[in-house]
Amino acid sequence: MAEMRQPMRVIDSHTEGEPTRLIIEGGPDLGDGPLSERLKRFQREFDHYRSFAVNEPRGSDAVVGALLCEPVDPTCAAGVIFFNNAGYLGMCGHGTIGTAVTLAHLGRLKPGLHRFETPVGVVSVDLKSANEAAIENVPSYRLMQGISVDVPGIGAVVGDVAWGGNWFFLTEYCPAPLTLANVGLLTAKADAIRLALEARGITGPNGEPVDHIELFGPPGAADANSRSFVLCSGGAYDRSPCGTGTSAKLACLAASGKLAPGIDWVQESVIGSRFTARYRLDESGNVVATITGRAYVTGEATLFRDPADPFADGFRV
Ligand code: PYC
Repeated sequence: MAEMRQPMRVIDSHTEGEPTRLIIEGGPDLGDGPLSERLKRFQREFDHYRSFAVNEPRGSDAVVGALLCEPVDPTCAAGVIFFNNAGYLGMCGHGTIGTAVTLAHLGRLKPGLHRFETPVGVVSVDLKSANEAAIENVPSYRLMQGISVDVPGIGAVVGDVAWGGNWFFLTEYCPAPLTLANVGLLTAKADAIRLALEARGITGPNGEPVDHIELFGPPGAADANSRSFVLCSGGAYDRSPCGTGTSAKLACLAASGKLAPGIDWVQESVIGSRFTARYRLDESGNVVATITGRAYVTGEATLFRDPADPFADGFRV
């Protein structure tokens, strides 16, 4: 295990309630290859940096980490690799908005259009103000429609599998109102669905786990279209409506002819925060979603590692 560089400087923000911790100094040296290769190296050789930065006692299951990297493509303002309590993310919508707002806070990004490199492709970021950004995500698409999965303790659950920068199972199965009071039950049911998908061998096209589960229900506000509960790959629920999950939702709506390009879709989260989304079609007919949301910087910290600390590299409850 490579010894950690010390200390690590991070800036925390939240995007519509979901936290992002951006590593701006003291992260692992992953070289200068493509971000998809750097992510593999992060996972293989430096996974202790991930756990150190986001897990307890310095973070919590809800924290999504973002490692700021030099981009390969000189037209990009930044490269970012996202990770969580359990592993790595392809893309992260709320994390991209959080990163843009944090870079603006640091004086490194001006309002206007920018490009960020991620392990799954380049995303555009329109920094609208100090606290609002619209991101144009990587292309999204529906892979499977209306599949039925037999879930122990629930029965048959029907839903779609779609890509929005991560892999999602999207279902209208809604065992209780999608509110904070019910997150324990919703987490248990969504996790049972995830395990049933895994047991059935339902994956992305290259065997990728479908590790994000979205339950949809009616919105709380009259001017929203839908409310979701999103269980992330590490078992924590997304406090925001999930940018990649909302992109996957738009791909399913578009594939079913239920939402036309250019029309706003307001997606509420389980805490009642919202993203406004719309899409265009690219030359291959894939959905390219734009997700608009707000983020706020919540703190700056220097993280220390004492080699005598029995929990120096973090732990997961
Ligand atoms: O906003 O895309 C997102 C996201 C993924 C996991 C947590 N948030």
